[in-house]
Formats: sequence, C-alpha cells, structure tokens
Amino acid sequence: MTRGKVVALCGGVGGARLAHGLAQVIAPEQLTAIVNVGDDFTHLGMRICPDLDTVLYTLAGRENSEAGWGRSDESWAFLETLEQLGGDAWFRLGDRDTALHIWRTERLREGLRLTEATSGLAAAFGVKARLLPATDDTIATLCATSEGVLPFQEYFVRRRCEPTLKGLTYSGAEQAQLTPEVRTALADPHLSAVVLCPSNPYLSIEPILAIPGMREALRAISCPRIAVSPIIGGRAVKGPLAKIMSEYGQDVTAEAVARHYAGLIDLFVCDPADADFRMSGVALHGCDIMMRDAVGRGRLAREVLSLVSGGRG
Ligand code: FO1
Repeated sequence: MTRGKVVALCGGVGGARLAHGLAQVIAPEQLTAIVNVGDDFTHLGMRICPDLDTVLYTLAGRENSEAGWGRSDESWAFLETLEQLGGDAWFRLGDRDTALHIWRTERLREGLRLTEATSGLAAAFGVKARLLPATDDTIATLCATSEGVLPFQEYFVRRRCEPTLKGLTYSGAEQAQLTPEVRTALADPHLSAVVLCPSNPYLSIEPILAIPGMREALRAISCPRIAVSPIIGGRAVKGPLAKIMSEYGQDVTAEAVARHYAGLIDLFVCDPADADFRMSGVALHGCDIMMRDAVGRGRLAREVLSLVSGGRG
C-alpha cells in the first residue's frame, strides 16, 4: 500500500464513505480530504456545512448511516420545540448536531477561518485525517429550476429535488481562493494519489473545481489522479444524480461522468459492466464499487490505491 500522501476530493455521502475507506487502509495522517462548501448555508442563525460535517462524522465513525447525513446517537428536542413554536423545521437538525453548528458559528464570528474551525472539530472528534474546506470563502450553489432559482438546500431538502433542474451556478466561486492548506496538500512532493470520490460531479465536485487554480493544480499533479464513478449501470448509487444528469441532458452513464472529468484524471474506476468505453488518456478499471458497509469502504479504497503502485495511468 502506498506510503505517500493521498488527497481525496469529496462531497456528500459517497465521498465521505470512500474517505472513510481510505482512512482504513492508509495511516490517517497520510490522508487529506478536500471538501465541497457549495452546500453550506446560514440557517436559524447558524453556519451549516453539510459536506464537511458528513465527512467529519463518517471519519469519526459517528455518522447516521441510514440517513447519510447528521450523526448517530442523536435526539430531537430542539427541533420538536422549534416546530411547536412555528419555527422553520424543514432542515432536520438534531440536538447534538446543533451544538456543533453553534460552536462553529461562534468560532467564525470570533474571526477563525473555516479551515481553523474545521480543524478544531476534527480534533474534538479524534479525526486524524486532515479535513480541509476547499476554500474559506463563501460559495453558494444556486439551482435554476422550473420554479425559479433556489438556494441549494431549498432545492435539495425543502423541495426534495422535485422541481426540474435547468442549471447550476456556484455563486462566489470565481472570487473564492483555494486555502493555503489546500494548495500545500496538492503540491506536496510526497503526494502519491489524488482521488475524486464518488460524489455528485455537478453538486459536490464541480464547486471545488470551479475555484480558480483548482483545475490547474490538478493538471500539474504528476501522481495518478483517480475518479470513482457514482453511477452503476445507469443508476446513481445515492441521491438525485440520475435525475440531475438527465435534466442536464447528459446520458446517465459512468462514461458521461468520466468525460466530465476529461483532462483532470488518469484513471476511472467503475463497475465492470460500465467499463465499455474508451477515453484517450484515461485508463478504465472495472471492479465492484458499491460500498455497502465499512468493510466495503476499505475494500474499494484498497482497490483504488492498488492502482497507484502501478504508476500513472
Ligand atoms: N438532507 C436531507 O435530505 N434532509 C435533511 O433534513 C437534512 C438535514 C441535514 C442536517 C445537517 C447536515 O449536515 C446535513 C443535512 N442534510 C439533510 C444533508 C444535506 O442537506 C445534503 O445531503 C448535502 O448538502 C448534500 O451533499
């Protein structure tokens, strides 16, 4: 197994699960997760960072694995009371999760960067892998839908992705800066692999790639850059990806995802049944990419990193 550094670009559930798998097969200190912030929003006066929190809880083994978000050992007295008061309860915030949002909001208000607040949370949860927001600046994914432009969480949670999606913009991405920690991680001389995790390419990975300098940084990397398909046999493993891709006019195929990453990857890992295409500069690797449990996460991570020892591509 590689002794070098591994950087994982991840978003929600799929990304968190593969990051968890990677942290099982290499030393957590070798792993850096660069996480999407386009889903973040301020709600009920709290700064909420769903993808950072999903990766944090999953790496800490504290995730709510049924829901795919939030944490285990949760209670709901806060939200029940808020609902009784007629407050906004559509975004399900558990009591313990809410304490994390309040703690983070206070740190940000005191002037800490999101990177620093996230590092404090990782330490509090005993997470040794490095957890980095892609930027400390604000990016807000906006969804142009048949019902007008909706902020991401309004589309995704409140409206349950029902409106037809016509377009996505990553508001603030052009002005956002990669953090020094992200630049350092991508330029690390001991970097042995970059993994684009099986998150939604449009919702979770694109808001990272849209930050100026990110694509150039990926292109300058000489170690293998490996993407894992979030689609198996024309069906998204999780979430609304299939719906989004078809509304986006894309084929709902692993091939369409691979082509979305053209120029940024050397290897594409997908189900053997989906490895029926050719793409110049990209080597396909067919294997079972379903992560059904913690063992499955480790197995896929081992499979992905086994491609690294073979060198690039
Ligand atoms: N997703 C939902 O579908 N419903 C929820 O009520 C919900 C609450 C929630 C609370 C905290 C958190 O960190 C995430 C939460 N999510 C919820 C997930 C989140 O909206 C999305 O899964 C991600 O933004 C997409 O990657």
